[in-house]
Order: sequence, then C-alpha cells, then structure tokens
Amino acid sequence: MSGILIRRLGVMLLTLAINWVFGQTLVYEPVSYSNVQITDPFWKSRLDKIASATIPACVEQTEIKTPRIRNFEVAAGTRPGKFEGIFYDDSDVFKALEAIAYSLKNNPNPELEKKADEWIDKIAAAQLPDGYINTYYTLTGLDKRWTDMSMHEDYNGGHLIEAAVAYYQTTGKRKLLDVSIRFANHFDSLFGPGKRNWVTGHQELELALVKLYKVTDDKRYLDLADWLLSQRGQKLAVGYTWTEWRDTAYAQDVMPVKKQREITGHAVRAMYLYTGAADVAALTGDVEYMEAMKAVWEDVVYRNLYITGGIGSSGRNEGFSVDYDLPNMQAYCETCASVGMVFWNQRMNMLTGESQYIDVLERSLYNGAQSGLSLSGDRFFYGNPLASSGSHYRREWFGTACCPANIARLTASVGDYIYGVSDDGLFVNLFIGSSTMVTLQKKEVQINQETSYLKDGKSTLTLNPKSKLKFTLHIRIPGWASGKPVPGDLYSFNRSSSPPTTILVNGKQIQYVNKNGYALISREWKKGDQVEVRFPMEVMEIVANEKVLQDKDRIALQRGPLVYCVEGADNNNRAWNFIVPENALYTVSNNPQLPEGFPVIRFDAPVIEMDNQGQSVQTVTKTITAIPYFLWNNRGQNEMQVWLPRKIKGIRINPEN
Ligand code: FUB
Ligand code: ZN
Repeated sequence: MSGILIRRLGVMLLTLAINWVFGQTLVYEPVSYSNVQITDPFWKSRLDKIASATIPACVEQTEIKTPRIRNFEVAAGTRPGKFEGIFYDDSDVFKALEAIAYSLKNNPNPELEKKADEWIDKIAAAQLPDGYINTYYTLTGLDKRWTDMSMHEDYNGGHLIEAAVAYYQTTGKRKLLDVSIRFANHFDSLFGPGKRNWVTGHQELELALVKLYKVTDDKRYLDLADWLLSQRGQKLAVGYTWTEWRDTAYAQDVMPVKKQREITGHAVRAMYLYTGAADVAALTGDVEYMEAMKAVWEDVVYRNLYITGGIGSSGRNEGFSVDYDLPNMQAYCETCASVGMVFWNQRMNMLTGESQYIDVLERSLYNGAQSGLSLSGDRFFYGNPLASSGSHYRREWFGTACCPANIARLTASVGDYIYGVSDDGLFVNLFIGSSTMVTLQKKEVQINQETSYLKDGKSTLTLNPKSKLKFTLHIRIPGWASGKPVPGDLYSFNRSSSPPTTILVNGKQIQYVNKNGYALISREWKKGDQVEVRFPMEVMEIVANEKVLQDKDRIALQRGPLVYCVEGADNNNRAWNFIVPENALYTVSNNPQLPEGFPVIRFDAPVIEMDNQGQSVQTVTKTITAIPYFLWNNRGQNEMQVWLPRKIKGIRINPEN
C-alpha cells in the first residue's frame, strides 16, 4: 500500500473513532416546542400577545405597509412593478412565517394559517425553475446573482429553510418545505467541494441546512453546512462589497472557524455562525469546532457580556468592540443578538451537559431578548441600552426590520428550551409552567410543571409515568442561585451568602448531588410524584469587574433571573439623580400598577434635586423603585439606568442625550 493510501486510511479510521466517541453525542435531545404546552401565567400571556398583537403587526407591516410580500408578487409576474426595499427584506417574510408556525401550535388560528398558506403560494410562485429564490436579484438582474457574498442571498435562503421546517412541523404541510429543498439543491449544485467557493456574508444558512438535514435525512445538507463552515477564513472565495470589513473580522472570516478563539465583529452573524458550528459538531463529532467554540464562548461571557445577557457594545459594526468595553447608554445590544445567544447557548448545553450555558441563555432570554418586545406586543426595540436619558423608545417597525419577527419566533418557540431527554432521564432547564409527554426507556412519562418562579422562586414538577419507572431527574440549579451571576469574573454578587436551593420530593426535603450545575435525583418514580424546588429570591447587588470602567462605582440589582432597572416613570421622572447607599435595605413587593403585577424592589436613597424655586441643589432621602429591566419603556419615554451609582460623581440631575 502506498504511503498516501496508508495515511488516508489512518485519517479515515481516526475520524471514525472520533465520530464513534464524540459523534451524535448530544447529552440530551431537547423536547420540541410542538410537544410542550405552555401554561405559565407570564409566558402564556407573552405567547398570547405574540398571537394577538406581534404577529398581526408583522403581517400588516410585511404585507400592507411595506412592499415585502408585493416583491414576491412582482417577482412571480402576478403584479406589475419593480423591487422595493432592501435586498434582505425577503428574510423578514420568512421569519414572520416561522413565528406564525410556532404560534399556531399554542394558539391555533385557521384564519392566520390561511394567510400563511396564501403567502407560501406567492413565495412558491416567485421561485425560479432552477430553485433560485430571491426577489431582489430576480427583479434587478439575475446576471448578478451569486456574485457578491455580502448580498444575503444565502441568509434569505437560510430563513426560508427555517420557516419551511417550522411550518411543516406544525402543520404537516410540505409546500414551503419543497420550495426550500429546491433552493438548497440549487445552492448545492453551484457550491461545494469541486464547485465554487463561497463564504456566507451573513451566516444563517449553515444552521438552517442542519435543520433541513434533520427533517429530510438527506446528508447532502449536513455536508453542505459543514463545507460552508470550512470555507471561512480561507480567503478562497472572493466578492464582498464590504471587503474593508473583512480584515476587521466583521463577518468572522479572518480565521478558519476551527482556529477561532476570540469573539469579533457583527454580533448576530457570530451567534448564527456558532449555532451552526455547534449543530454540525453535534452530528459529526468534530472536536475542533467544540474547542474553538468553548474559547470563543469564554471570550464572550468572561469579557464582553452585558449583565442583561445582551451582546455587541458598538453600533458602528453592530457588534463587539474591545474586551471590557461595555458602555451603557450607547450599548447596541441588538435584540437579534440576544435571540442568537439563546440559540447558541442551548446548543452548547446540549453538547456538554453543563448548566452554565443555560445560565447565560436564561439571562439573555428574560432580560436582553424580552426587553425587545413591548408589553402591548406591537412595539419593538432594535437596540437595548442599559441606560437612557429619555430619548430611546420602542418603535412600530424599522427600515431594517430583523428584530420584530426574531423576538416573535423566539418567544413563540420558548417551549423548545425547557426540557431535554437523555439516556438516563429527564433534564429540566427552565422553570416555565408547562406540560409535556416524553418517552424515557420506551415508556411514556407525562410531566406537569407549575411555577411562580419569577415571583417567589418556586417550581413544582409532577411526574406521571404510565407505570413505575427508574430514571434520573436533572434539575438545573441556576448559577445565580449558587452565588454566581455568570461564569467567569466579569460580574459578581456583592453579598455572597445566600440560602441554598431546597428540593422536596413528595413534601420531604432531600439531599441532592450537584453535577455540572444540575441537581440529580435518581429513583423509581411513580404516577403523581411531586418535586418542589425552592430558589433563594433575595435581592442581589452585582458589581462589575474593575476593568469595566463604565460600571465603576456602580451596582446592578438582580432578583431571581431578572435584572432590574430604575425608570423615571416610578421615580418622579428621574433615574440618574440618586446614589445607592452602602448597606441599602431592599424590600420587595408586588406592584399591581406594574404590568403583570411584577415584584418591584424598593430602597431608600439620597436624591439630589433642585429645590422648588429651581435655585439651589438639595439632598433629600427618598424611596427609589426598581422594576425588571425588560419591562422598561412601556410607559412612555423615560430616563432609565441598570447600573446605579454608589458615588456622588455618578449622579446626573439632567443626563445628556
Ligand atoms: O443584515 C441582516 C440583519 O440586519 C442583521 O442580522 C442585523 O444585525 C441587521 O444588520
Ligand atoms: Zn435585529
């Protein structure tokens, strides 16, 4: 045998061995949203709002107020006209369809489904015979298609696939799935080994192709996703209109993915990239992706994460700047980036079984992401700053409208993130009231979770196996309940001692083993067994690492998974004019005036204000009210701060814009 052949055989055997050891090694399989009924009062009301307000807003904007659907009609030749809008607008149609698909599961709505079917007919009619679909190039010049990697043809296609898979999973209807398969086959016919090189200018297609692979079982799509990842950082493909970004790592294209160790560039692109890489790693067992992602994740969480779980401090590149640079008022923290954090962290958790990833997911989900959606469901934040002088406000829509449908699809699919099934039992990651049926050791187990997690930190699981069954329950013990706001030393709690989490089985407190951040309870379970978890819910002060200059001499407040802020609406229109005293005494009470009746935090603090004549400055002790951060700006434009000053120099009587 020649040396080359022996080497090839060696590589093959090694790959096989790695795949055998690591491949298909998800620690658990998540239970899909389509098998989880959400009953939680908070999340149910969020989901109802998505159905009654957010999706109608997206439909109206997409179909009536903007030309997004009309572009498909024009491309199909059923309406005269030309392309209007931005080249990536097709993606908003697909993301809205994806949100509709998830929402229809929890909130069936035949009229909305009819509307979705109507859109799907229009999309299908705009697809070219070779599978290409993109209204921008179809209407502005097909000769230019696939010539510029920054033009989002792949990004749009990825969102088409995600929508198609979701719609198929909810409704069983194949039409959009077939459109997406034709598109994927078209892409596959042009790009890949021995064909043309291509770097996705905005990552998204990679993770979508993995979804398509899972639903079709056609390995070509997984291979294509893997190949797309391998194209990055090789400088093989040419053609960006924004070449100047390439060297600044804007699109994470300076280094091969497997060699990346630092977070760079555009935040949403990065999140979608690493989600796709984690998906591929889970199926191919590629350890190099895992190595890269662990290092990049640490770079995000240890040095570049806002306490709200938001990422991307700079508006200039809609992304990361330098380590520890976390400005508050100028924080970009795009809603889509927090949505992406949820995607990526779930994948990392599934691959490792380490709960630290869900700690970050939960932080981004409840704080950075949910703040993007108003309580009314029809107003949105694109950026989610941690301080405002009163100029930031929620909008009906945006020119670049990626965020509204993104927060809609995440919220409507929150059922995806609660439970997981492993070889030895059940994972409970989030404490969201819900019910589901899972199969453990080929036996069905019905599960109910009732919770008042956000209010008093309690959650009760009722397990109903058909017949007695031995398995392990893995209950996540959040980092915040064990003395750590987030992994690493970017943030820490000011007051260290906090009561432990207690777990009761059928009313009796038990001792549990904590492994990887999960309480493990192994026993023979029978119908009606109840597990009650009680988390410590006192108010915690957080301090930032001293390298974060913007948070110097400031504290933030957290209770349970929620980060709090002070908003002018509760504090005489001011949120910048007080200091938090050392040893402040915090009280918690439900505020019926606050939407959702959420608990507010109150404390007395010296307030600096002008006297009645506006002549001189005086210091008065007043009671300050803090509310959950995600609820801010639901009562008009307002001053707001998350990081509250400890020292007089942090005070502003009139904050500048
Ligand atoms: O480019 C498409 C989307 O528009 C990105 O994900 C957002 O950051 C915004 O730039
Ligand atoms: Zn966005």
